[in-house]
Amino acid sequence: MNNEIQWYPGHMARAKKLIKEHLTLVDATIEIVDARIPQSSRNPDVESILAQKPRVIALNKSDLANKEITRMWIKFFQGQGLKAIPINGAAKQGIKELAIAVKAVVEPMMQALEAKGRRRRPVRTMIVGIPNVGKSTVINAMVLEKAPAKTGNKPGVTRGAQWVRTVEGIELLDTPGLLWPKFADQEIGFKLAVTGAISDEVYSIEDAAKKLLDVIGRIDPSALGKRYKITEAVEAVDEYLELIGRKRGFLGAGGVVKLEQTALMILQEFRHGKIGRFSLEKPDF
Ligand SMILES: Nc1nc2c(ncn2[C@@H]2O[C@H](COP(=O)(O)OP(=O)(O)OP(=O)(O)O)[C@@H](O)[C@H]2O)c(=O)[nH]1
Ligand SMILES: [Mg+2]
Repeated sequence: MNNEIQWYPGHMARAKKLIKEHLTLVDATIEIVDARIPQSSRNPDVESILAQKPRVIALNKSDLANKEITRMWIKFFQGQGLKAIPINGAAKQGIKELAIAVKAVVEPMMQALEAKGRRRRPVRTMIVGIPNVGKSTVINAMVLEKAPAKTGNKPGVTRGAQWVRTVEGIELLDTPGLLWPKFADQEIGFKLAVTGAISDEVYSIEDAAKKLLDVIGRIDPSALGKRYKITEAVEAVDEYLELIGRKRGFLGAGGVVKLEQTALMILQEFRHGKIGRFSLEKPDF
């Protein structure tokens, strides 16, 4: 796990303030969500702030999500008046489409400026999203040149904020807005844990892995058998976890299966798409 942040009210307040400040500098935002959990990887507490500006939703890690369900999510967001673009930041896929969508949501405002006799200028945007959702990866995928462009930098408001030039001539704030994950209930906690948004210290690794085995087994009953070469019938997820550990040779003294190590391995394999492409939630229309 690369995210070790523990969120406290003070952190949340500071993050919110920063987003509000940065929002005054941009024409639109790119809200990155995890394509496997497009709802649970958003934060309803900042919705009213983000809604103040045009926005595009980037369904990142779409390579790890179910294609059909991702299409459903695109429709769902469309119904809410939001354009959603599936991307794979790591492979730089969908980046151009994302940039085009950002320009499109800002176009009415740009035309209004032009009508008032102002000159057209590059679209300014910023990326926001919860931990580990792929903010830095997407910034890197969008950026054209390493050296920051000399534009912007309103002193006082955002000391240190820099603009970088990106695909489609868009200017992007080099620091993404960090949203805190909203751990509203155990179900959301589970989804945030297995996708890597909250630290493995916050949610029990073993509980997460067991629940994940159960969820995957329901979505695609053959997936686990294939990945872990299990042919025997297994009733309980506890047994399943142990069996997988045994197959992988995660054994301690006396041949006891190292459950935590097994659980971590399963989570890591899931996070890297090794078990298959799984969306953990569908939109309710
Ligand atoms: N499979 C896949 N992995 C991705 C994708 N985008 C990002 N990742 C991986 O997800 C992990 C987190 O990505 P980051 O770009 O560091 O995420 P972040 O939002 O900047 O994370 P924090 O700065 O910790 O909040 C990395 O291991 C990336 O390689 C994607 O589209 N597909
Ligand atoms: Mg980052």
